[in-house]
Amino acid sequence: MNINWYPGHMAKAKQMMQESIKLVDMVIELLDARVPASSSNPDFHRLYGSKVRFVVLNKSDYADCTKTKIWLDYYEKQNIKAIAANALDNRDIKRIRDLIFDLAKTKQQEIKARKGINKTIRAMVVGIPNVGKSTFINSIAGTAKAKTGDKPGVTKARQWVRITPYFELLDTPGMLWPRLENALTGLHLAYVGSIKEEIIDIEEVATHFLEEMTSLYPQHLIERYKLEDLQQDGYKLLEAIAAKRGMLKPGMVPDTERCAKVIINEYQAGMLGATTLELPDTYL
Ligand SMILES: Nc1nc2c(ncn2[C@@H]2O[C@H](COP(=O)(O)OP(=O)(O)O)[C@@H](O)[C@H]2O)c(=O)[nH]1
Ligand SMILES: [Mg+2]
Repeated sequence: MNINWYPGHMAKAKQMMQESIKLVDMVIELLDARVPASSSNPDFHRLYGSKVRFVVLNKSDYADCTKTKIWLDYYEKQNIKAIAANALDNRDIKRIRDLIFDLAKTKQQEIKARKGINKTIRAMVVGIPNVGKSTFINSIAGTAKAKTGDKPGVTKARQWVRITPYFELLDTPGMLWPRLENALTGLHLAYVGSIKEEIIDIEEVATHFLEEMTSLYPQHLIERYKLEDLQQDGYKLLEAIAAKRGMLKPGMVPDTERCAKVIINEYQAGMLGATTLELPDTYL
């Protein structure tokens, strides 16, 4: 699939991030638990240096918990602090707040031992569009300071939110730019709603999606769309689902475009069951 990534916007996001990261001691990386590899960016990690890195596998309520565990083990082996969360769940937010404050305290003590000052620890949240950054910042800050929305790229300006006397959060999340070298990345990001609808071919996205689901989670498809068997061809499956749902154009032709939108929207809303499409070795 050929995606127009608006290279100008990406270059700007990259530049903004490179400037912001200089201001912080901690980076809170929000990944989509369904596609942790596609939603992370190794180019960006290179800028971390000695900064504290904290990974949140967000939207884990939509992910396959067996595979989430594999991802958490993967991070643990590399000594990277990681947690699975649902940013809409208060208990998860409380656990994360405690963890972040612990990490901040440790970092602060380290600085105090070296420099003898009580430094305010500053953190920023980074992630791809629609991963839950604004929701997360709002919940952690305990106020509705950052805007949230369903469409990618809702947030604009920059400000600090003081959360404890020695901990501040940048209220503007950093937008991670996608890796372009792998075609599957574009598709996976489209499935989870991180790419503007206007720049993707929704039928192509849905066709690939149905093929991946057929091989990874066939039962989810069978149950959701009341299918008897799964044909191998994704496009045929799309036509079959359109017909089943009564989405027809004049002449009884299956309305595959409308059906494709419905399927991808249902996936984004978690209606197709818990899925994780990538494992730590996906891009190795
Ligand atoms: N199910 C679920 N939905 C979430 C979670 N986190 C955020 N959302 C929803 O995902 C959508 C995008 O969130 P938003 O915070 O605007 O993402 P941003 O673009 O990264 O700032 C909103 O509809 C949120 O309610 C989560 O952990 N689980
Ligand atoms: Mg936002």
